[in-house]
Amino acid sequence: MVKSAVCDLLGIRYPVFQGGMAWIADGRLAAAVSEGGGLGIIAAGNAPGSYVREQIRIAKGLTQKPIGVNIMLLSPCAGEVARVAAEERVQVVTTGAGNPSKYMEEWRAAGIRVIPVVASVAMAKLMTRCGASALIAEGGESGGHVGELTTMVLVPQVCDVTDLPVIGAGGIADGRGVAAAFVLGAQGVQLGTRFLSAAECSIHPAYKEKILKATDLCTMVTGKRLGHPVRSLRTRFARDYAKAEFGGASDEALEAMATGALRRAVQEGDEEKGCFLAGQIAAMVKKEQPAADIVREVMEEAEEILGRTSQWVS
Ligand code: TUI
Repeated sequence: MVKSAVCDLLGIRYPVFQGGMAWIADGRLAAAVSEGGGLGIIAAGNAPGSYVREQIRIAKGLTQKPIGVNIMLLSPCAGEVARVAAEERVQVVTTGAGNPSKYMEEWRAAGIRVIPVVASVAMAKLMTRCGASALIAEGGESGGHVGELTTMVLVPQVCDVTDLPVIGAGGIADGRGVAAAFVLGAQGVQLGTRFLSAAECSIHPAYKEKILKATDLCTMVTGKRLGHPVRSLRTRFARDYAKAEFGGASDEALEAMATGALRRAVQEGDEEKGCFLAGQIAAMVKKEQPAADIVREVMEEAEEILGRTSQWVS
């Protein structure tokens, strides 16, 4: 067994988080991951508090194990969702795309462990001071909203400035990635794209198929001009958006293109107008399988690799 402070902290068997993917990570997927011994996380995305409450209750009906809620801080509903997480007493809140300081006290008072995503050393230091229980260091190989630094560069630097357990994220899809994150100093990992292939992940079949057919150069980053870079599959929509972005389209026109694009990908599989978020590791996602198998498989692979790292030293 890989021993990790993250397992002790949260009472989970494997130090594997399922990323809080907007429109995708619902109560059913989160429960399947938690039942499998990892930490399932319900994504709030831009959804209202009522949706998040419903998904928490669905998850709690399917598992007694700890679950988390991810709060996307750019959402207009972030404050409302923050309250729902506290009222429903989920065990863990993770945050993304911003600074959650103003909510920390409310969550801590509800006994919730707060584990923010950090994309820089400065944010890692701030969150350590603000009472986070652990940090997710997410590199720009990930899908969705991305920071500047890669996982390889970010994880060790975050580990160097905090005594909290660090969860590595971005570009991890199998045991090799897990082992690499541990060697860099992480005590846990978060996987997003790999869970798109989970049997319990209810994205449109066309989305799943695109992930299973993806190749190494199949993602791109758009949205830098408006200050919210996002990694997605290089589809017709992504290329059209990039053309508009660099071709002088107005901010309003870009915002209109992006509005509803995640939902169109997840629910309709719409190649023309949907934004299929995915990390650079998509090409390594080979088959559909139960979420619990993904959790167990990546940790068994990692254990095997970490167990023979001494091969390098004579
Ligand atoms: O949040 C994510 N991934 C996401 S959010 C999302 S929805 C979205 N829709 C439109 C525009 C933007 C996003 C899809 N995928 N990952 C966690 C993450 N957080 N990555 C990077 C960060 C981050 C960046 C800056 C965390 C903190 C931060 O702090 C900046 C500051 O000083 O506030």
